[in-house]
Amino acid sequence: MSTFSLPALSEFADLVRQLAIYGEVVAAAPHGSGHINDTFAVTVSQAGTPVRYLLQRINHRIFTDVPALMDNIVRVTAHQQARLSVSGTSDASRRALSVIPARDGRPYVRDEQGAWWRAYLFIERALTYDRIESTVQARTAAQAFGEFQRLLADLPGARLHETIPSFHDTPRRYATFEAAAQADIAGRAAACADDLAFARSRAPLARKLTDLLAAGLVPERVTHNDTKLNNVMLDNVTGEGVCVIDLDTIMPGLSLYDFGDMVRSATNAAAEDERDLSLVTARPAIFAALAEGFLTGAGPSLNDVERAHLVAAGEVMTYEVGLRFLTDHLQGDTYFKIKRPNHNLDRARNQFALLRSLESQAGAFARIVDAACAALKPSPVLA
Ligand code: ADP
Ligand code: GN1
Ligand code: MG
Repeated sequence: MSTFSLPALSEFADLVRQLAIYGEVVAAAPHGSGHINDTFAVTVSQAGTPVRYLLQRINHRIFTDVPALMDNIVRVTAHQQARLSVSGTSDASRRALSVIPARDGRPYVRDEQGAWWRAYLFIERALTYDRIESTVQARTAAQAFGEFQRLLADLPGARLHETIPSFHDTPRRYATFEAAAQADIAGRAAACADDLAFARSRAPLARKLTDLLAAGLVPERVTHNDTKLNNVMLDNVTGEGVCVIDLDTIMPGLSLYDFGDMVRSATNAAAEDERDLSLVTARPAIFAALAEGFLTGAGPSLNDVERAHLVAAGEVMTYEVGLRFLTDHLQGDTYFKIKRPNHNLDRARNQFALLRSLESQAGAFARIVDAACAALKPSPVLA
């Protein structure tokens, strides 16, 4: 289980001294609800004005090559900034993450314990939501992720580093799950036999997207790969999708991974770890808003096979994350942060309940996608 320690203010001051940040650290507090990194809002007094920065202790157990990870992030954010500046955007530093370099020019610093840290400008007057509350939020967030993907289509330079190899290789995730169930190192398999049986019953689903890639039917693109809806910041006043964040997993991937994870994280009527499974259902209105938003943002670049698999993508990604939570439970909770016993098992059950709900509505969701695609076509009058 990952341990979390809140550094003393003096430790933040040591970090800030290594960064291109001026002023005195006056406050620091844990921030956000991500499952992977340790995130802090650090307030620095700059000639009397308090300014917040976002500091993150990068999870080095998961991201083993931090320089490669940060190289991806610097390239992607520089490309975003360049494109925003060409379009004359007046608030570019709110629309894309700005990495604050260390004084030695590197995009990260190390603390005395050897941990790796990075800093971003803090995006003010915007929030992330663990549970999407309205179709407006779903549409705007999905559009932001869609535009993000479209914008990265012409990222110059070499192929991005794979920060977590085989991240969305669902058949491989399934094999890891089976191995964990067989090894049963934490002695938990017997107590979740029904969950293992459900996971096994859906094994054919694992291949659905990777087979499309292998057959050359869908292209590899630069994708975000962690499009959980709390990885996009929404403006506090307008509700607009302001900035796509959490760029650790940007790497070559499928557009369907990104749409699928939005479906997984946003359609759920309940929180990702809700134990009352009667509350877990996939909301059709939110699904429709995601399809409209994503197609508007990324739309023209998606091919017909991608469009035809948007519903399947939601099922595969929900299954994949369910498998990952169950695997982590079986392995003794070594990957995702947990806050209570059986937290990962609760999350896995929740994802499997959501998968059932998605499956039972697949026909209706396919009609929603068809309608959203039709609405995208230029009207005959304008064509
Ligand atoms: P994790 O990988 O652990 O999910 P994230 O990068 O998503 O970490 O950050 C965790 C939370 O911190 C986000 O959900 C968001 O609320 C907040 N956050 C991240 N980056 C910024 C930023 N630049 N400005 C303001 N808040 C941010
Ligand atoms: C993690 O970092 P965060 O909390 O946005 C995970 C995603 C999972 C998600 C499930 C690098 O996302 O892949 O879908 O939890 N990120 C990584 O909530 O493994
Ligand atoms: Mg996150």
